[in-house]
Amino acid sequence: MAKALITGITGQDGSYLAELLLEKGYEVWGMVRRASTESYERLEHLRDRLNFVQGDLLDQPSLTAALQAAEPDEVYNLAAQSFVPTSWSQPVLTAEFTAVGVTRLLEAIRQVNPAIRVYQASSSEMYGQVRETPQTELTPLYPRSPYGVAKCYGHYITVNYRESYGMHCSSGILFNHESPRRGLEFVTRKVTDGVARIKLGLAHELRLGNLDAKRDWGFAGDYVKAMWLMLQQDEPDDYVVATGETHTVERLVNLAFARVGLDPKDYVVLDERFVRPAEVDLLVGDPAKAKSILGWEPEVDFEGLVNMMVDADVERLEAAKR
Ligand code: NAP
Ligand code: F7E
Repeated sequence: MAKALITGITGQDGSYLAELLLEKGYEVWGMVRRASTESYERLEHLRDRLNFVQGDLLDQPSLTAALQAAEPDEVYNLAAQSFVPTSWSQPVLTAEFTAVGVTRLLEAIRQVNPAIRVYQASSSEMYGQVRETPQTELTPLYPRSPYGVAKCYGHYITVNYRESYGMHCSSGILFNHESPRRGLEFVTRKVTDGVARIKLGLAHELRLGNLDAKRDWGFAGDYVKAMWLMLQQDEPDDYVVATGETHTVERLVNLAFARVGLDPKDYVVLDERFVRPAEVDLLVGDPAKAKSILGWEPEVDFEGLVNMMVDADVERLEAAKR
């Protein structure tokens, strides 16, 4: 039985990846941080089929101990401080988790067992002020936030361990991907949760920042399949994972309100507090390499994704009301 260790298993992607690997017959281990209250909400339905080990990207010995306990064939490094606005208020911590944390983990893997295959969660935020459109694996990087800068470091240190030590390290440059399990502060979920609250009479407005930003949004359940496929290749490499389509935040808002039969003009309030010091205006990825080499295809389109998220939030809040 193949064994996998997932850092960041309690996050959105961690929960979908754990489901996928269990379906494929893996023994799945999750690295979790100690907290005074548990954050296993996204894993409740899987919990008794998973193994947990404590560890933190800030603490090198805990990473070594986690690898020794799990003895994985594959490690998926999904742990990070992943919210872009927080990276301006906590830039040093973001660098410790999202940048140097990758080196700590790679170094622990190199020492415990360099044959372990590694997936690094790189990000389209590395393209920032885009140098070409659509963005490919060869597009120059120009990050626009401390988060984007930290992800560039994580990306290149992964490439460097591959080239320096011949390790099987792959990096997925994933464009935004969402789901009903997305954190509530990210714009898609903020909108779908906000729309559901307004529909059910629990809120009367939705405060947002820049509605003109464009993103290439896909479904997280589709994207974790690409992560797994990367580690099944004979050779490690870097891959853009994206839909190839871009939409404005405004279109997201319009679709979400339309799903419940309301007009956004009656509820959306522009609020400067949600405008960023430096914005990424446009992202659209070219997934041609992932499609041709990995045979990866996204299955959920943008409208399907928004509808899925609005429906899930309405259902969840209705159940809570009952
Ligand atoms: P997420 O929901 O924010 O989950 C982040 C995970 O990292 C959580 O499990 C969190 O644990 C864990 N974590 C944070 N700091 C840690 C530390 N110091 N030590 C150990 N664990 C720590 O993120 P996501 O959306 O699933 O994304 C997964 C990864 O892909 C992240 O690296 C993100 O930056 C990257 N990414 C995401 C997207 C996207 O659109 N979702 C796109 C490109 C790249 P707690 O539960 O303890 O907080
Ligand atoms: O913002 C605009 C905001 O926070 C998307 C992370 O998973 O994907 C994510 O980063 C856009 C931005 O995601 C609000 O200005 C307007 O242009 O949902 P987001 P993100 O910053 O693109 C990448 C690929 C990652 O790697 C990251 O980890 O929406 N926007 N009004 C707003 N955004 C938020 N959050 N809240 C607003 O009120």
